[in-house]
Amino acid sequence: MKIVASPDHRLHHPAGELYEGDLVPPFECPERWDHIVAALEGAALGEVATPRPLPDTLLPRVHDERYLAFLSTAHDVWRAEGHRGDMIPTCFPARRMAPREPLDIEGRLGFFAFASETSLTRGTWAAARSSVDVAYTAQQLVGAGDNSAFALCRPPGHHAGRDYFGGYCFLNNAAVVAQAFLDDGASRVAILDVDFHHGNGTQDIFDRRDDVLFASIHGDPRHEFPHFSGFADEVGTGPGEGFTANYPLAPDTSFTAWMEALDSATRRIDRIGVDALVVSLGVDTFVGDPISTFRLTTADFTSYGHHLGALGLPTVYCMEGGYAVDAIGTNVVNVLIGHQEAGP
Ligand code: 5XA
Ligand code: ZN
Repeated sequence: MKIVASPDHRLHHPAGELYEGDLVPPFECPERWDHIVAALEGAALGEVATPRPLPDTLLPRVHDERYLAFLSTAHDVWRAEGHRGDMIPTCFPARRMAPREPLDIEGRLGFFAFASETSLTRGTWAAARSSVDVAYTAQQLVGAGDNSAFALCRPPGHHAGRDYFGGYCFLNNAAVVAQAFLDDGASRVAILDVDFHHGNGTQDIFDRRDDVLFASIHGDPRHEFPHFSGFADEVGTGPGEGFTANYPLAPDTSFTAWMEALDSATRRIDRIGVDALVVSLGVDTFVGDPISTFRLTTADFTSYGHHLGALGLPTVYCMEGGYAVDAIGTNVVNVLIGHQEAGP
């Protein structure tokens, strides 16, 4: 399995994260990447490929131009106005307020954000661009004949919607991969999101489409972030009806119950028939994760990797969440090894 990674992820390193009333060191930190790289090196899974830039036409197929214009310039505007630190969104359009982009930078920040734990920093745009290049390169490798590839994306992407950021995500890496498969001739692609948190951004992007099946297994939004998305009755809209499948699970879900949901999601993928699979790989389902509550052990990651590999589909894994830094590398590598052992 080829691996794609870029050191430019380091350009995104916010000073703090608003968490339970305090400004704490961000859970989504550059050290996560280091631990994954160390574990990948130890496992000798496959060659490491250098990312190449995605075509200019691809990002606007997934994100609004106006959002891209904001993200790519926001911190420059912020600095030009004399601010020095990271940008933390604090004011959002609520019910019955005008959903109109303000002129003021603080207003624009809240307009394009949905959560305030995610700071936009001087290097965020460059890092998010490198992350999406990593994902695109993994897709190109699989499109050119590799069975599977792992995109070590940082920042992650699955909370980034068509025109909003939050949940540590700015550009939706998995959505770009799915769109690239379609642009290269695939008829239908599945995105399977196994992160602890619902992939609300990915769902938003493909909600009305029948060429991408989005299936997500996650903490019940009545208890967990992102709180307002990921309910079982969200099944897609209009032509997309039936192409979104949500599996919200209770706090403290065991591996047995989690695997039942995975089995149900993959049977659905099988029934619909897809040309490629994109896995939004978050390992914050781990029992030791500091911000999540599922109970998967390190060995369980290998088991479900087997299940995914046995589907026999061309597969791109995109890294999403996972914050138990000491275990993150082993948990990721175990999924990939499991996939490789069972795959074609
Ligand atoms: O998958 N998403 C995450 O891990 C981010 C959760 C952010 C919670 N404030
Ligand atoms: Zn997560």
